[in-house]
Amino acid sequence: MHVESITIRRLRMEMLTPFTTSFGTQTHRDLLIVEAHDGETTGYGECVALAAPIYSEEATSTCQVALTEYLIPLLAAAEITHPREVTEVLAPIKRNNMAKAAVEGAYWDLWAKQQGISLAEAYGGTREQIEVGLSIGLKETDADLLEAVSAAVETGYRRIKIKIAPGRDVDMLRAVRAQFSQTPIMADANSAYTLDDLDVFTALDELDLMMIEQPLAHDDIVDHRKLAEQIRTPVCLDESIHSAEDARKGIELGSTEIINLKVGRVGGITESLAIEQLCRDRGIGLWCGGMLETGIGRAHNVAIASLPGFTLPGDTAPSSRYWAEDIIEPAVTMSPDGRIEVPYGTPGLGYDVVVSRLDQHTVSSTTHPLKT
Ligand code: OSB
Ligand code: MG
Repeated sequence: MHVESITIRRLRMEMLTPFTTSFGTQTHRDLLIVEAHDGETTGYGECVALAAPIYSEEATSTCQVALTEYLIPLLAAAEITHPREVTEVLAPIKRNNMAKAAVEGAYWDLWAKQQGISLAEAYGGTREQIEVGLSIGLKETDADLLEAVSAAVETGYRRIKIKIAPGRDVDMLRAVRAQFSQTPIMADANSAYTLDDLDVFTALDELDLMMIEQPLAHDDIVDHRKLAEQIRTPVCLDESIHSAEDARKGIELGSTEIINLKVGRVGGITESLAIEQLCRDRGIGLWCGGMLETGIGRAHNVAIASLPGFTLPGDTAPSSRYWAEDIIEPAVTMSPDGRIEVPYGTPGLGYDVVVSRLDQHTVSSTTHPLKT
């Protein structure tokens, strides 16, 4: 595979509305876009790390260092014939999964464009459309939340995920359930609880939630099993799963019935394909999570979610939910019945990156020539 250089851009993009979870509020994104250039064509990847290491141990700055000092030098020294080899080449570096996935994604996009095929086709996607859910952050008041849920239901989202945190859980979700008796609803705790909070989870059991996402510690799979044994609501792991091996262990232990897959969190597409296969083999529910991505990361999510193992609606909402103007054309849009078309007919990402808009948001940029 011919790659002449890799560019790392650092972007700042203002979000349309702030997004609050149990670990903090995002008002803008400070993120990296990685470009792989062959002299003619550019492949794009997005680094989904948040600005600070509050979701996982990675942050935008640590990813920039990992890419510059460790990952790009390994790629420069390697002979890569297919993007599926990138994971192996980067394996000597432990973890730093979001940094790895960002550059691997750029290689996949470039390779697919060189082949003239879409990423969805390159991955073996089968779905013409993906099903879309919405993730709603913590709101000031229950009234604000009810309004947001109401708007989401009207927009057509196929399931609603609601962030919870201690003190903002049972009563708040009871109020939502009282008003929306038929809506598929789930909760995401982002690791904010412990086994001492069992009464919260047994109370939530009454609300017929599709699942509860990452209720316990970000690095736990043992207590999640103990919790899963004591509640009816299926447990879904997000933060705890960093690889196909983590997924296998979580499944075998009985700690997770459903997996939220984020390509960045597991280190890239090759690892994601292994998890998708595992979930299909074991009959485990799977959906594509989100990290408040720009259009580039969003297009990557649409492509991976086209695989048959993605059995549940994901968090890949349309561009207009996050951005006044996305950096891709067309923007990612959703039909009134909550579906996004998979762009099989267009090479690579299937959306055009608008370089002038990318430039507008770029705070700094470095290009690293490769020797190949
Ligand atoms: O836990 O899934 C999460 C956003 C940032 C960090 C973690 C999470 C989220 C979301 C939003 O839930 C998903 C999205 O809309 O992109
Ligand atoms: Mg989550």
